[in-house]
Amino acid sequence: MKKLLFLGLALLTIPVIFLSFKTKKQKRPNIVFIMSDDHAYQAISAYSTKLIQTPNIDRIAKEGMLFSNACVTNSICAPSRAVILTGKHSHLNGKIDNYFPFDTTNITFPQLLQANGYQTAMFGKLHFGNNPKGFDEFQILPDQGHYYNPDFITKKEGKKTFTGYVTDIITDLTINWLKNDRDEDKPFFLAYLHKAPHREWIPAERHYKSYINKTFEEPTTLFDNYEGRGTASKTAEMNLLTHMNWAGDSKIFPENMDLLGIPESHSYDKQFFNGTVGRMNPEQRKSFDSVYGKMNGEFIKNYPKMTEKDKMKWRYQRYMQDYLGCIAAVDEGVGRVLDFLKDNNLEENTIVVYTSDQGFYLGEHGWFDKRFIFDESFKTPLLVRWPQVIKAGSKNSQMVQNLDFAQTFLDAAGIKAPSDMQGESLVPIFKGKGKNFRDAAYYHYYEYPSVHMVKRHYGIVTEKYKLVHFYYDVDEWELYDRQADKDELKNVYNDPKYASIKKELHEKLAKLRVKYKDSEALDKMYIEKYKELEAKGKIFR
Ligand code: SGN
Ligand code: CA
Repeated sequence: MKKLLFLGLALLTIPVIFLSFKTKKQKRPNIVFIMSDDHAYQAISAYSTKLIQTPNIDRIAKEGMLFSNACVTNSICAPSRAVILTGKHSHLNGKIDNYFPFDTTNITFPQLLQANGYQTAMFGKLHFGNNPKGFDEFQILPDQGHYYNPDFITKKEGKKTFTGYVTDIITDLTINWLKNDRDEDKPFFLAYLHKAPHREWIPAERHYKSYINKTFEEPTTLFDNYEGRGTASKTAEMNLLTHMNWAGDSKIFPENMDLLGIPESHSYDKQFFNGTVGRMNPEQRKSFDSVYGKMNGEFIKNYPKMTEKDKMKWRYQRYMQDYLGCIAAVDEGVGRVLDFLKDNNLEENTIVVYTSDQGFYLGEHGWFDKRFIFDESFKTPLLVRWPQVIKAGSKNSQMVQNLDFAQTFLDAAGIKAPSDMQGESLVPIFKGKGKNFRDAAYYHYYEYPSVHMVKRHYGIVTEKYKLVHFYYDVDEWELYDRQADKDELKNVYNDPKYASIKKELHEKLAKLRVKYKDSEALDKMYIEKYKELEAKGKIFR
């Protein structure tokens, strides 16, 4: 009842806020929110030039601000999106993992923008299982979507199948909307959401042709044996050599796996290949087969002589060729959208954000995927351009989180954020005036037991340390010295040298759990709910 009353009041105030803007004639900014899926900051040249050049994504930082310590609250797809939309941690918005449904009674910032006179549109991957609220227009991929000839759920025409490559299609939809459907009397919020570079990493033809011949520098921890850390790192199923699919991921044709006697890494290994590459039309398939067929031929020749170490090295190169090949198309798409804004006088008062739903392992610790609180998956890329407000070429190293987006966009639009949102507006930071509002970030991951088998954990991250509690079928604490041990290889929880730090961090963590309204009771409730889904056979391993 109280909630309803609040909502009623909030709705009543909306026209007032809107009117006050009209009278002041203040021009509210447009917002283009670009998010890709699983895009590691290691694979953006504004962060590191070791792997790939991404000149278009970099432009956003060159003309705006680069955040070097942006991080997530729960490193997995749909939960990250729910945090972004609601401005609330997973335990409060209820979307704790990819399985739980998104509770559509949550108020999301696009609903508030729309109610306050913004035109809103979303194109690409949402991954919620239900359609987004607060959008005048959307064309989204069902679930994970497909790289080739993808299906879309559209607001106006129901399900539609497109011919072509997903990243290019999402870019075309976005630009077409800007060109043809924009209401020039309103500011807009546009969500441009890529599926790439999510697993199973199939680049566009123009990119796989060149990327398949490239060689990349290996990370120093590619052969990590997980010594010095607890059970969770040792039991995770994210290893390039042992858990990556030979057909589905590395594109060894199923018949060649049979020929060489290579067993499937997972029961869906070959099936996955057939379901993804199998979607190509004859023309697309012919080109794919000619390029990947040559790679298969060489692999058949070399495989009998390969040691386990050689296989790991080979798999790393194969992984990077396809993963980075997918990013090449994202970078081109971003360039096209930026050019459109420029050519149409939309640059000055448009906030352009580039981010990912989380970070990703590119062979560090021998891993792919995400989920862990460790840096590669805890941190996420964030680049923001807003020429009217942000000084070109600025850098920020604060621990900002995906939790902050909702309040940031509402603030930029002059809309008061609901008081139960848990982030902070980044607008003062954009203005170069932001003080450090977060000396510790709170993190909580839930999806276990499930695919990749990363144990449930929560923790706190400060500039210097990381304290983590793995729970459910273990009860293990880990402590990392982020400055002395940049690769997070040594758990110092039981090192007496860290006794006082440990105590301090425990106190800080307990306080943060209270501040954000997380608790053991909630941990238990979510475990019970998860078990119900498991019993119904809904959990994917
Ligand atoms: C699929 C992937 C996993 C991935 C999850 C979640 N396997 O299950 O590797 O961790 O999605 O990803 S796949 O063989 O089906 O690609 S998320 O980005 O949606 O959270
Ligand atoms: Ca993701």
